[in-house]
Amino acid sequence: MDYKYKSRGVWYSRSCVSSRNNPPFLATPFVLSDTGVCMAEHESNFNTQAFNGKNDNGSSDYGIFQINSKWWCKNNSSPSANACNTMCSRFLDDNISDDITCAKRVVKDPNGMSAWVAWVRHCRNKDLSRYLASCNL
Ligand SMILES: [Ca+2]
Repeated sequence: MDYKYKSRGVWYSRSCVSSRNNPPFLATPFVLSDTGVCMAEHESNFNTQAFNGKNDNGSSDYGIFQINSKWWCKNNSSPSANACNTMCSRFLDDNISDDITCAKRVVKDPNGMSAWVAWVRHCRNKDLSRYLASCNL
């Protein structure tokens, strides 16, 4: 399976997400899990600049993992618990190390991966072996 992702404004396409030479985020433990890859694909299509400002509760979703402003990060337009203690705008840049740190924090909550609606819809209880099938892990 081929993957597409965006970095520094350019779309990349890779046949395997686990190559050590892949910039900039794919060689990280979180994304290297099949369930993390599936979530990122269905939440943002691997677009690090993905933004959704149309949630019913007035919150917004930011970046490759569509991290929500109500609970996890601070913006200037709606209240936030800011559990990841950072500005939401930092989830829209090309460096996703902080996005991953926050995603790991999200997963620690009782809901786990179910925090991501797209993960529940497209990834939970699905055969995800194709995501890493072509990788030499
Ligand atoms: Ca970031």
